[in-house]
Amino acid sequence: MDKDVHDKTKTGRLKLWYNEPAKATVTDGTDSWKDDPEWLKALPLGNGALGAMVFGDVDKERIQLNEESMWSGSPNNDNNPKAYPAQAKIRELLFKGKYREATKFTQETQICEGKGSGRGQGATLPFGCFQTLGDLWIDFENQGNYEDYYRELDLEDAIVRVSYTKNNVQYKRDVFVSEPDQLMVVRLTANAPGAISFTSSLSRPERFTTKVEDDQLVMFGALDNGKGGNGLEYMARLTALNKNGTVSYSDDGIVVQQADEVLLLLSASTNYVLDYPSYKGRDYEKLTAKRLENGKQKTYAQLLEAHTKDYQSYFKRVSLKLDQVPDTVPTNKRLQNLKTSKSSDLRLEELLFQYGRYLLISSSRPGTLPANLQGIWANKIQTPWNGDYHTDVNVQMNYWMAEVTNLNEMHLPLFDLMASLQEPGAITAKTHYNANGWVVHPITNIWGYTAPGEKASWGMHVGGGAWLTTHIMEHYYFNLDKTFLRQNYPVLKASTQFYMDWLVPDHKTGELVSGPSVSPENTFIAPDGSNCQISMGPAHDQQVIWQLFKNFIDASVVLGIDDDYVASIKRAQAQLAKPKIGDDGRLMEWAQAFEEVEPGHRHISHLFALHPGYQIDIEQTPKLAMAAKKSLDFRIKNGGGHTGWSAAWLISQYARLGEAEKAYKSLQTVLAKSTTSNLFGLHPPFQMDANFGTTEGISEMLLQSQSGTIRLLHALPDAWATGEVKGLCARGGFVIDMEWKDAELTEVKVHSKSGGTCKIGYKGKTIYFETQQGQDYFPLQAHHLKE
Ligand code: FUC
Repeated sequence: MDKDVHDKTKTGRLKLWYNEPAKATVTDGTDSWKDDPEWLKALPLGNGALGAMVFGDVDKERIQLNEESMWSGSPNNDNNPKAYPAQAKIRELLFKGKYREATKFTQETQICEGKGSGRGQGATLPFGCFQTLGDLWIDFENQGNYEDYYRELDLEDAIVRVSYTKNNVQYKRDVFVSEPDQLMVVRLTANAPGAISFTSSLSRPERFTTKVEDDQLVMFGALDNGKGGNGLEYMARLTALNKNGTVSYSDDGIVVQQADEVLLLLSASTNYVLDYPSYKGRDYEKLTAKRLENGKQKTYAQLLEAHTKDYQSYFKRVSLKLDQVPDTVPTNKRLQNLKTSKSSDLRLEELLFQYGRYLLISSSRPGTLPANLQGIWANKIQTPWNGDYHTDVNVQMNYWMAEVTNLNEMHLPLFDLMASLQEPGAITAKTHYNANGWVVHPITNIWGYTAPGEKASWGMHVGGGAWLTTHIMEHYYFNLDKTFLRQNYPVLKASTQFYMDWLVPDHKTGELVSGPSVSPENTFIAPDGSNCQISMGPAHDQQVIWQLFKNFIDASVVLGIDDDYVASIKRAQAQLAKPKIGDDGRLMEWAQAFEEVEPGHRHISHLFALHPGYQIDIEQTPKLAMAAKKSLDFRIKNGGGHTGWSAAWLISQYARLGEAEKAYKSLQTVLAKSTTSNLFGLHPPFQMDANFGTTEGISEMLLQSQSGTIRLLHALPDAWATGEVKGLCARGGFVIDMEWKDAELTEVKVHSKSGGTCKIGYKGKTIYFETQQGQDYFPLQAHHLKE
């Protein structure tokens, strides 16, 4: 065994580490809105499809398991034929300013048929819910004192390690989830022969059976289809490979006695396929058997090597150094210190940045489903908000960081999901709006749910498709991959087709407006004093549609398409109602200057144009940027940024404005208020978008490229006066390494992936230079970028 990595004095590595276990014997609650504190101490592992939360408890180990497609529910027609016939009347009411009547009538006619997401409690409904696969238990059946306890999640090789000493024997566990072998690997060792004895079993809160099949313990079952029957089928297989001692199998578990060393291998799958309309067909029994069989043919060293090589090929692309001090304080204590002392902790900031990258690599891989609201880590049958894909900010936020932090491959599952929504989304577009193209509202699942939600107040978000499709061009801008763009152009085009049919001229101004729809998930006070959500032309919709049209025009240029349709999009884009500034100087959230019911609302959807969109820019549209800043300040003054994802979004928003200290303050808020001891983000409850959003926020502070200029250190706070980052990506196909000292850039290296002009901005100075594919450039020395 590599002694070194279990050595707690080896503090140079980037890791989460603790001197105490998470308690495996505390039972999880069933209330989805309440987090389980011990589970939030466990450490996450994953390969995009298979997830594990390792508790590291001494006498009884619990490894809570996930498989990305463990979803209850089933495909369902949720579209509402009453919607379209009522649409004209709602618009009429809204143009006349009758918001109360329109909001009421929208609720009556425009929402989905059936129960939709079941208010985020859809486990037994057709919508379904992402659920736990169950638990792997390793019961050592020997209670008693232990000492020298240590556990860590090493972000540099994606391994959880646990060690402790009991009765003078030192025990160690190493756990990882391998992508190349599609297996979870648990190695148990001790420094005395014959010291390892345990019983291992598999269980699930419901719907499971275990049985022996040769040298395997098999857990299997079928999930609730939400219609009173069985839905997806699943299977997990476990085998134990021992060095000396004995192993025996029964239907209840695997008994290991007096082994020197044991390797547990686990495979899992379901019969799910991301393919409308059946969504079934994977031969999960064979697949799980084959994976286990292949794994058994390999040595631990071979499994480890394949895992490490694969993982590091992604993770090692980016490094960030803000702090050079040895890491001598356990992660939970660090967080506690930060909360009590209110002083910042650079190591924790570095860790949180890289943790987001780690979590994306672990929950989203080419060919898997996208990372959901909890990544792939959920310990219940009813996960909060069904662990679904919210498209009114959350799933997009999961992927904002993918390109800039050099993980473009991890972005790909999002495009597969979008492609799979084409057919169901086209049916919804026709049924609800008599429109062409495709649409998705604020929630979707693995069953192609595209109808509005069950409450118009949030469920009537019509901008989800536009927002999602902006990711297509984001991927292109960073990688300049024309094949990818050609493949995804139809998705982009079909989204524009939907909005071309959906938009209508405003009765007074003639500008094109979206509606009836909401500004996610906000409520305004209508002139008659009633609380309303539905209006024409909410700023958010206008902005996402503007961005979609811009993306489509850009994509058409890249692909050499210049036809009448593209011309019509250009005209429509020019005719869209644009961002407006209210009398109070704030960017308006609705077409009329309404007062909001909750001025500190967590969503800041009307600032989409500032981030992640680019319609508003500090240099190109400074007045609008200032209005956006006013809106942000106002939201925060009134208590905004109170959920993890909301605070995380503020980091990026302020970074775009060059407001370094405010961005940094939002980062501190995420850490102090919305981060648990295993560094998971909290809404609360646990929601992973805060992690991903924070990683992106930190990168936005260091590097931006949305304006066509690569802005370096655009929002560098005082606390980061000296530092170094390597491997961040910029639009145009550039990779940037840079160092700075005393708040001044000291070195920049630009790697050009595809050639082309590189435009760099730093402290108000801009330089251009031509690049060749594959070459490195040091513009700082060559062009004296520094003031
Ligand atoms: C959005 C938010 C909620 C929550 C949910 C999963 O709709 O408004 O705060 O994060 O998604």
